Amino acid sequence: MFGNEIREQFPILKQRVNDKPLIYLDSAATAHKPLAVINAVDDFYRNYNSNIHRGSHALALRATDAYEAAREKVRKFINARHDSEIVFNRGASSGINFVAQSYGMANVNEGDEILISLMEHHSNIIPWQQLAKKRGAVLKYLPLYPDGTIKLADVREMVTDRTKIVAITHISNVLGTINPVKEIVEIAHQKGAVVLIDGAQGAPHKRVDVQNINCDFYIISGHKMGGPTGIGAVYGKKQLLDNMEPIEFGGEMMGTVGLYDSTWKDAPLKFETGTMPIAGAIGLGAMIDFLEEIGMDKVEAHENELVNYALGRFANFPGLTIYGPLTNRSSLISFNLEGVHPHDIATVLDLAGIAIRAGEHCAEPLTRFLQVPATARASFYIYNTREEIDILYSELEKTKEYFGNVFA
Ligand code: C6P
Repeated sequence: MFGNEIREQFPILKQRVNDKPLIYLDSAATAHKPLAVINAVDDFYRNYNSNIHRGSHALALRATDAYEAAREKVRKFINARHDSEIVFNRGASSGINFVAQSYGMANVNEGDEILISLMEHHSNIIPWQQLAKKRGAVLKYLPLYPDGTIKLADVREMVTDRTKIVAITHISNVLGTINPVKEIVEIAHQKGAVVLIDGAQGAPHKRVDVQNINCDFYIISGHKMGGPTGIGAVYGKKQLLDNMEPIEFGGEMMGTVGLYDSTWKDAPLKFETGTMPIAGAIGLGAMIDFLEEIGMDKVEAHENELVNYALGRFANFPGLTIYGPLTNRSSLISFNLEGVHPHDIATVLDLAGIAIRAGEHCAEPLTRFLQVPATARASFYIYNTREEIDILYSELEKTKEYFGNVFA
């Protein structure tokens, strides 16, 4: 159901912005929500809003069932073995922080190594910097190559007997690079390191099978898939989660609470403190149903088609530089246009109703590697079309011409 049929499901896309039909090319920042998600959240608040895992009345039981059903949907979506391997939280950033603080603080010691890459989002850098500082560990960066990829040979060389954690993004939010996560996991495991995959830009766009990848942790951001904001999930292997300590305390995560000591429930509930984003989890479950109904293979094929079309069209655009690999890449394009600052591109395109993002995209080390102050980024999702890319092209032509005239 691509094209108009799918767009019909996203009411926000029907509006005009600056008197032009909205063209939304900023789904890597956050994706829009279909009616199925909006209605699921509306239904919760309208009909059975209640707290979970504590009440015995009918609404509380219904809310608990819906929340746990959402957990099962996430499990199935990424092919985890057990529901107990899915921990709900606020999003990708909170998921990575959780793993760094819980698993990292308990398992990383002085002189140990943490390996990440130069293409990571700040949320997959800063938690490891903090951990390394606190534990006296060494943070190492896999180098990036000019085509925007990392090399497995470097992974082999840089994972050592001291490496405790390898944390790598599945898909770069700036370059669109799809990393060879299965192979990275294999190399890391040979040295006994655990691997966290930042799937914020992975799970919305690709079929993810955590058993096949064999990663130890996989991070999901709900809002980037079309679910509500404020919800995310961490997949963690059962044996790891069972042995991890909570980093927050309170609410129903406890087993018994004494005056001076307490015990916890089993994973995942021991990690879900206070009142959780219940509507968020239910909305995420509805989004997973929506994506499964389309089929993730079709989602990926549609986005591949769009990005290849865009790459083909923009290949000969005078003065335009595209970053990242040209093949095996995900559905976003970061670029610069000679003589025009990316922020100006974003502002001028906005006047034409086109929403893109400009800046460092929360990846400052990567932007420095690219030796540019910023980039402009157009990112695509299930509701985008070739026609929108054509309009982007012609508006970029006008932008170039305008700035060429102004500064001539
Ligand atoms: N990237 C972008 O415009 P949250 O919002 O915490 O769920 O996700 C953080 C995050 C982590 N990893 C990657 C690879 C990401 O792309 C993001 C969010 C957005 O690129 C907002 S900065």
